[in-house]
Amino acid sequence: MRESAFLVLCLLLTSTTSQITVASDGCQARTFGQSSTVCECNATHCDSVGLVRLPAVGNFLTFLSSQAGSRLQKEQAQVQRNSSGTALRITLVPMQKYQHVKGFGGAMTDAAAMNILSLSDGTQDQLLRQYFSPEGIEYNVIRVPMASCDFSTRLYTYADSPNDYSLLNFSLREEDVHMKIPLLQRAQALSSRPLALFASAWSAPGWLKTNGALIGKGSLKGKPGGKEHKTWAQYYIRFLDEYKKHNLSFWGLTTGNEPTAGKMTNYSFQALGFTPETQRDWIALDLGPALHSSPYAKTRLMILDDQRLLLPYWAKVVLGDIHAARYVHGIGVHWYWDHLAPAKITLTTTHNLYPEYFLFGTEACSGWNKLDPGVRLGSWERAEAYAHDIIEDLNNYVSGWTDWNLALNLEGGPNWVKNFVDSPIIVNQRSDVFYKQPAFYSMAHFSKFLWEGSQRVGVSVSQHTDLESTAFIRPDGSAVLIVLNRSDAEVTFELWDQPVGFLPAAAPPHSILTLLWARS
Ligand SMILES: *[C@@H]1O[C@@H](CO)[C@@H](O)[C@@H](O)[C@H]1NC(C)=O
Ligand SMILES: *[C@@H]1O[C@H](CO)[C@@H](O)[C@H](O)[C@H]1NC(C)=O
Ligand SMILES: *[C@@H]1O[C@H](CO)[C@@H](O)[C@H](O)[C@H]1NC(C)=O
Ligand SMILES: *[C@@H]1O[C@H](CO)[C@@H](O)[C@H](O)[C@H]1NC(C)=O
Ligand SMILES: *[C@@H]1O[C@H](CO)[C@@H](O)[C@H](O)[C@H]1NC(C)=O
Ligand SMILES: *[C@@H]1O[C@H](CO)[C@@H](O)[C@H](O)[C@H]1NC(C)=O
Repeated sequence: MRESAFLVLCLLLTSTTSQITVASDGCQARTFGQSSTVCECNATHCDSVGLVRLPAVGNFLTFLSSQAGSRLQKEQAQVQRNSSGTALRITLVPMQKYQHVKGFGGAMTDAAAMNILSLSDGTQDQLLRQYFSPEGIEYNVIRVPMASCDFSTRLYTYADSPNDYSLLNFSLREEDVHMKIPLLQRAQALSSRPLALFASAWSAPGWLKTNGALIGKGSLKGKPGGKEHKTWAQYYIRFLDEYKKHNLSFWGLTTGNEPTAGKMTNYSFQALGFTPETQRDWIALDLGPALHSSPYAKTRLMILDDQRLLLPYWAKVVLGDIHAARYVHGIGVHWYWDHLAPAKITLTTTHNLYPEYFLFGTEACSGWNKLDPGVRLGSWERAEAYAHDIIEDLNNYVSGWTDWNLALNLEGGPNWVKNFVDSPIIVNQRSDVFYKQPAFYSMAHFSKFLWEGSQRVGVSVSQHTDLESTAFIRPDGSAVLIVLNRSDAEVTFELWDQPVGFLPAAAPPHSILTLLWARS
């Protein structure tokens, strides 16, 4: 990883001759030798999708992003009374109703906060507006790591005094008080709706663990119901108390990041191992009762927070037990190895077994695979990878999708174990600018349009197509269709919504298209 990250850095340094062009949509496009471009933003200039007004019935809006360079390019067109006769017709089937959307967002890691704060005040505001304001892409979900993870510059928890079982010395750190919390408050102030924060811990303090360290293979000492497990549950309550003092309350919690990492392998960074059985018993005996008797009884508790490859097995063990299941609301999934775990037999099977528990994407990023590591400025393939995974998840009962770091630096860090990855926003501190990657627009095609409370509905296609699509009815009754074409050919199609008419459209090669229309 070290060598490959160095290579990426060399590539970046040698690409200073890259072209700058101004597109009519305001994207300051820059190429860095990848398949597509980034849009460069500074304190005074950034392309914005802007406020989206729903057109009157009889018209519809399309938003197009493509490898060729469109970035949320908006067009208005007229709904047709008659079919255009095109072979591919996508019919909206509103009678088929599925899950409701919670939302979309990213993670405020220590690294993300440090990168954002490395910019001038004006550029920081620009970046936060891009993600959270009504003119931006309107993220409404933020994952907040509890204490350090690999995307930190040092190892710490909130209770590092040995044997502090009563958590007398529990305290938030510099990274919370001076970095993440002020940014979360600013994000909330820019947002037109309440942000849904959810917290995940990577490791318990070393003195609570079998291996005495934050990293490596280790789990809580003793047994569920014992003093280490009780203290680790109280740590969650204390975390919520401390953030509350800063006016930040949490919609959700996970039972901990990637519990298999600390169980199976000698992990090189912060991890805490649980089996599904020990997770079940810790919830039933410790975490569940602690939350229930706290002011946070309504906080949504998500189990797993790990690869969907582990479903439905993990859910069967935890949710099959009434003592644990009564405290649980959802199941968090990470996208790594999704290609090895078909969505139907993992997500949909789990939904069918436990339909009253929501499924939620809690982490995803590009550049994690050692074969294709780190930052790639302008990669369209990575935008397609996001859209493909989000559409597949949504079509298999997932109710939200959370990207990993909100912003990284040119190297894909900071990360204390040099586990560098990519992000939809890459910060160039030296020039006081940030680059909005193709993946940023990929997220936007969902986050901007699929408001909380939108409900997925059915679609029926007239013939076989490689086009990937998903459709929703929003709380105001308007409809959204999102289409991904990962092929080299343009495909024309029409959307038929019976009470409205025919919406003619074309999906250019390698494009993401969002259609938006009023139904009454
Ligand atoms: C885009 O890509 C392929 C899909 O069908 C091609 O076969 C081509 O068909 C195109 N569109 C769609 C959307 O299917
Ligand atoms: C910001 O970007 C715009 C558009 O490229 C440019 O005109 C302006 O000079 C830049 N501002 C600063 C402070 O660099
Ligand atoms: C729609 O089709 C009908 C019947 O085929 C035809 O009479 C009418 O002229 C068509 N309308 C338009 C606008 O093409
Ligand atoms: C808390 O920290 C102080 C100073 O760092 C130390 O003296 C004290 O022993 C700690 N208390 C516990 C319970 O660990
Ligand atoms: C929290 O909000 C209240 C009321 O809006 C305000 O008075 C208080 O100063 C805020 N506290 C912090 C720490 O931001
Ligand atoms: C685990 O990995 C660390 C380095 O990350 C190494 O120092 C240690 O020896 C390893 N332990 C085992 C049991 O392999």
